[in-house]
This record gives sequence, structure tokens and C-alpha cells, in this order.
Amino acid sequence: MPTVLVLNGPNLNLLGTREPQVYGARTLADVETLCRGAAAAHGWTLDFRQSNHEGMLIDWIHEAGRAHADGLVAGVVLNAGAYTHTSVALHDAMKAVAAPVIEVHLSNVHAREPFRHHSYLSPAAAGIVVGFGADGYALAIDGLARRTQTETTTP
Ligand code: CA2
Repeated sequence: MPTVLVLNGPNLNLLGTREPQVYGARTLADVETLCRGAAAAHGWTLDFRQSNHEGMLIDWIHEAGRAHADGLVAGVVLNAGAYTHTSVALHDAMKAVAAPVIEVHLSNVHAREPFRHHSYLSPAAAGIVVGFGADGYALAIDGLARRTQTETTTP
């Protein structure tokens, strides 16, 4: 059964503990449960991870690229947190793999501080989901499934 890999970047382990007006009240464990249901609805298993380290996220994207080439991973959902706005290295990692990567943000970054308006990741993303809170992760998994379906059925 294919896997969807959900990667979370720095500080997202703190979700639900502070700034609920910005990020919602759900914890990262709640988001994982939500994602598990969304993945199961498409017959996928879920691999859900979080790291505060840029290099770890890059290693995981490379790993996903290899697993995608072997038919084991359908794609990646990535909330890279603040690395979104700083990391050319994550951009390069996304470009280096054929696995589709959907960029997700809990908050509407475009309605926040100007430094959050630019994403180094968006040009390398297969799709972007912004501002739907934790539900955005499920929307991203659904979008990945629809995209995968289209790829396999469209001549
Ligand atoms: O809206 C998002 O999902 C972000 O990726 C979240 C990042 C932020 O730097 C991006 O601009 C937008 C921050 C994640 C930190 O999450 C916390 C949650 C609770 C308490 C403290 C931090």
C-alpha cells in the first residue's frame, strides 16, 4: 500500500500550546490523526514526521524521492514552517526529486507579516494549501490523491 509522507518543520511540535488565534487549538498529534484518516480514505498509509532541523527535512525529502521511484511513496505534504521563507536548500531538495510535494501552511501567510509573503518552496511545489488551519493537511492529501489519479488515468 503506498504511503503519503507528511513532514513538519521547526516549532510545529509546539502546535496547540501557544498562539491558537494564529495556528488553531489542535496539537500536532491531532493533525497526525486527521492525516491518518485522510490517507486511509485513499487507501494510503501515513508516515508523519516533525523536525526542527533543516538538514533532517532535506534528508527526508531525498528518502521520499527514492521511495517514490520505487513506487512506495505517493507524495509528500510539507509544512516547512519558517524554513519556507529562508531555505534555498529545501527548494533544491524538492527540485531534485520526482515525488510531488504539496506545500501547506496552517495560517494565511499572505495576510501576515511581509517576511512571510515569500516562499522559496512554492516554485518547486506541486500544489499549495494555505490558511485552512489543520484541515489544510487533509486537503493537501486529497489534492495529492486527485493528482495521482489524474496522472494514472489521463492518456
Ligand atoms: O502557517 C504555517 O503553517 C507556518 O508554516 C507556521 C510557521 C511560520 O513560521 C510560517 O510562516 C507559517 C511557524 C510554526 C510555529 O508553530 C507554532 C505553533 C504554536 C506555538 C508556537 C509556534
